[in-house]
Amino acid sequence: MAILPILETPDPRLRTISTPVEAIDDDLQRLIDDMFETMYDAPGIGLAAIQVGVPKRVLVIDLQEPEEEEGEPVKRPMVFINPHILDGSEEITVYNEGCLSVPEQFAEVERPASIRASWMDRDGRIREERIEGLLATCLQHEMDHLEGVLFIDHLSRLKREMLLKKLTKARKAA
Ligand code: GNR
Ligand code: NI
Repeated sequence: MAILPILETPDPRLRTISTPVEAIDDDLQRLIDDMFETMYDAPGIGLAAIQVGVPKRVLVIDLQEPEEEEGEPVKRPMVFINPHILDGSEEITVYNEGCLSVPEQFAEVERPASIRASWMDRDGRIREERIEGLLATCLQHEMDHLEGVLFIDHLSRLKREMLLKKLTKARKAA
């Protein structure tokens, strides 16, 4: 297992359109393990392979929502291979999104509140489910990465430029 470096904007590799996974082999299982380790270390709730420089259509999510009022958050690792969005609700939700590739910057993004999605899990089983809540937001954010899209692309030009200016400033201060 390894913690991999996370690409940050404006790295042009983040603009790659990732290609479908052809085989769930040992190399892919190792990549998935490394992606989880990298995501938990960051920490983040999702990670797409392109964020660690691998242009494959695979992403991992763990919302790490506490099951109870107290105690450790329970790990709920989810793997999505070659995911598709079958349809999205008309109802829209707004979430204050962040991205490990746009560090420490946040902005409200509108997306369908629920989606029907299909994907392959890490055992190669095909899954199809309606997904809502934070998982729907996060899955759409991660699937954008597979198309080379970042959450800042959903903002107005003015908001995007303000956010990127803040990012440049924060980097200079660090
Ligand atoms: O850790 C993350 N948090 C987050 C918050 C709101 C919406 C999406 C996300 S995903 C992000 C990790 C990341 O950059 N995944 O690509
Ligand atoms: Ni992201």
